[in-house]
Amino acid sequence: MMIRSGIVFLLCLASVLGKGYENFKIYDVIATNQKQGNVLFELSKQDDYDFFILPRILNQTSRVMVPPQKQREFLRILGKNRMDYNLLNANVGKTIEAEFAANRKPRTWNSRKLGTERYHSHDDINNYLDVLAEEYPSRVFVKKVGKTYENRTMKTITITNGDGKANKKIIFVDGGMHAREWISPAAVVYVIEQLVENYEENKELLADYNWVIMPVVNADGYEYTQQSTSNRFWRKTRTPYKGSLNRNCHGADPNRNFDFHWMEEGASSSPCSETYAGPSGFSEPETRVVRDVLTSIQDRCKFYLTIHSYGQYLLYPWGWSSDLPETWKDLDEVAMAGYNAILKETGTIYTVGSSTNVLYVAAGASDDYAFGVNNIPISITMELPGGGTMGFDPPVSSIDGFVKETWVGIKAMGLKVIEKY
Ligand code: 0X9
Ligand code: ZN
Repeated sequence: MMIRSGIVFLLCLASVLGKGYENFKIYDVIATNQKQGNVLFELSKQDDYDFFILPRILNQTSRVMVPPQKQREFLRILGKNRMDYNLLNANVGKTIEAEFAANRKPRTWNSRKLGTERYHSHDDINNYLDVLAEEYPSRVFVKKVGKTYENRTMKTITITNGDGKANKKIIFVDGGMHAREWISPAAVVYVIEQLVENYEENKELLADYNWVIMPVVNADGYEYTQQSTSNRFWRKTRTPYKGSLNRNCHGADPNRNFDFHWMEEGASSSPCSETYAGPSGFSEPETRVVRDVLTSIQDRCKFYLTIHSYGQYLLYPWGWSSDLPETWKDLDEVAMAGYNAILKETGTIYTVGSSTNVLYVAAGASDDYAFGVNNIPISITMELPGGGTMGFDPPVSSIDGFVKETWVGIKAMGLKVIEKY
């Protein structure tokens, strides 16, 4: 009996470990003509191929993670279509192990600051908001705004200059919508720190505006990616859904779940897909919470900024259509302010444009919703730089540089919005 349960335990363990990324590989591939572009697009529809980035413009790098059982097929398809590739990572499992080891460093507990020497848990980030509210009671206000599917508390922090004036204009920033994009909550936490703890240097950003910030929208997904190396590339929420053949799958892509042109383009109706739009618009509690916050501030909010990774893009509407909104020049002006500030600071080059035109078409995203439904005049998705040999893994040693560079861009965009509205 003992031996049998031992074997069962080992089998279970093996199946859990087997879910990891041992011998998964990551390739960079460039489509130089439309036929090659179509080949990549067709591959992206298969669950086995995880495209981290698939721009619709030719001659730009796409990045795809391929499981061991698909290597031969993948290389055969590339060969047949005369496509060059660069093997970026020969064993993703190994890289993730190393990343987790580096991130195990304990937080500097003697400091109330979170710091940039590691990626932080959702709990630590939530607690940090409360620490700030306690320490700066006249300037900082924390609000519980809802619960995730797994019952985690979602909070916003409102940062003011403490003058008590009601009805100020608002800039709303969120992060952590996609679980695996760890650098996003890190950057948003740095924004909070700058506005609160470095107030003197940044007070022009708070004279006529309050900032409302939600650092981790998809807290369930974010925690899931941190629990086990096998879950590192989780993107979606964690709501259970039944896929085809009664397969148990989880989650909807929150950035396909906003109810504006929902499911029209660039989203999947298959529950096991990475871009599953959900059974209906706003099926996910997390997107409903963002919707409700947006609705509650829409009359005063002039700038919605959502932080993702990766690819170094400053994207504005529309993402559901290749048409440009009438006011695209205003959107472009603000995005360009961020572009120029970052270029001047570090030399990093961002691509600026409408989502559909410079990246790909994808309906149901938060940026289009904020712009099209809440009528927030400036709505931007900022895709931070990638890093490491995967893309979603800027090494812990580069968090500091990335978040500081990002802040320079966000500050410049904030100032431009303040000047314009
Ligand atoms: O696909 C997305 O949701 C975003 N890119 S990511 O790699 N972080 O997943 C881009 C969204 C751009 N906005 C719209 N398509 N509306
Ligand atoms: Zn994202």
